[in-house]
Amino acid sequence: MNAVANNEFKILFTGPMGAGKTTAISAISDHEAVSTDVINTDLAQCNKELTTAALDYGQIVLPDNSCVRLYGTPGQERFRFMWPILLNNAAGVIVLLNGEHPELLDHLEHYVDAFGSGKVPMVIGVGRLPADDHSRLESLAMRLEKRGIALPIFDADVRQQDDVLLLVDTLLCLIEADDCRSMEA
Ligand SMILES: Nc1nc2c(ncn2[C@@H]2O[C@H](COP(=O)(O)OP(=O)(O)OP(=O)(O)O)[C@@H](O)[C@H]2O)c(=O)[nH]1
Ligand SMILES: [Mg+2]
Repeated sequence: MNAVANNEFKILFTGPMGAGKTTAISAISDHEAVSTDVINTDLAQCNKELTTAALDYGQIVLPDNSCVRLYGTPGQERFRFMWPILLNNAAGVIVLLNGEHPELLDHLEHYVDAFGSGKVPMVIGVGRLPADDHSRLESLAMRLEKRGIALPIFDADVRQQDDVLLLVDTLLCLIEADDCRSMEA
């Protein structure tokens, strides 16, 4: 996985159904995000009107004129075949999680493992956390620590542009650090 050439970065948002991938990309994209949302027929898994069938796409141009291409995966397992297609050439991954979900810890491991087990630049954003309750973030960090994985984990409301930009900025810093290490090696 490498940053694409000419100061362009492809980054991928992933995570379970309803975590907010489509919302996050729409919140920060410079142009109207491309969406492939369709009517959600799996209300048992997540009670919302629409769900992504193929991908989300948006882009932002940074002050230094580099372009960040923002892709989002579908959350439903039946569209999992899209994951490797979307991951191809991605410089890093943002995993979004629903902090209220009873399977939060399993979701963390599932997505971290499916997208490189912490070996690719990765940031975790967790939404719907009770105010001032950091215990869930600590539980997530401990679950990764037990496996020797250390990743930045943030409380993030994907409806808030600044929260999403913090995730993207952090990921870009990790990508840059990774590139510097590769050049030194
Ligand atoms: N109340 C509340 N709503 C949130 C929060 N974060 C996300 N949402 C809402 O949760 C929904 C997430 O929907 P999507 O953005 O479609 O989620 P997705 O991850 O793209 O879902 P799939 O494409 O189906 O996998 C949106 O309606 C958001 O407004 C939060 O912290 N609090
Ligand atoms: Mg979506």
